[in-house]
Amino acid sequence: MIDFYLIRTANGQKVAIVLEELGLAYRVHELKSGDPFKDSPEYRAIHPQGKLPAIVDTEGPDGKPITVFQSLAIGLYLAEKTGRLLPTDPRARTEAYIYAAVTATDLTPNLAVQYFTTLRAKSDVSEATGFVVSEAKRALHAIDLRLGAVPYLAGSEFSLADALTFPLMATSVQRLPDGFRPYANIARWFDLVGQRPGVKRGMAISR
Ligand SMILES: N[C@@H](CCC(=O)N[C@@H](CS)C(=O)NCC(=O)O)C(=O)O
Repeated sequence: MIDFYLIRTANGQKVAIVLEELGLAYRVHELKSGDPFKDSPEYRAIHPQGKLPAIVDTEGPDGKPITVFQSLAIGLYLAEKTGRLLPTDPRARTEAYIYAAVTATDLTPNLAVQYFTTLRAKSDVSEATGFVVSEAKRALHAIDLRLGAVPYLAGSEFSLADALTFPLMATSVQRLPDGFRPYANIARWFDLVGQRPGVKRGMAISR
């Protein structure tokens, strides 16, 4: 059994999609924004940064419970545990790693800062907004280019890279003035991936 700690954000949806696509049994522990539990010693033992999402898998690799935090690490852990969502072909597998990294290290953090600078900051930080938006667009351009050549980010099959990227396109990217409208290949892929029952269930869990 997997205990899944989340709040309603794209990072939580990423893990929810992976769990649903893999058909794993899990229990949801949903926290509200500002919930003091995330700063409790009990939760800090699960996620030392006091952030979400995190999982505790009662059946870890050695049969003992294991705790995993960081949505990318959780996705990789669950894909390796089940032997699914990462292509067996080494080239396609490498592409899955590349685009999982583009989303985790460039698209998501820049859009998280854009959320702060446009919706939360009390002083004028438009220069910082310009920087993070242009960085997010560089990631979107790379993803769009890739999806112009292949149906899914890893190539011919749906993979972990798609599961981790879909929620960003459905939420944070929509805050940009044009969303992903300038990116026709992303739009095509979004319709395709959005039809998957596992993706629909994962998105619905934290809406
Ligand atoms: N890189 C981390 C980001 C985690 C993160 O920033 N989580 C946010 C929600 S999206 C959070 O826990 N916010 C509450 C807080 O910072 O106290 C991941 O991918 O899991």
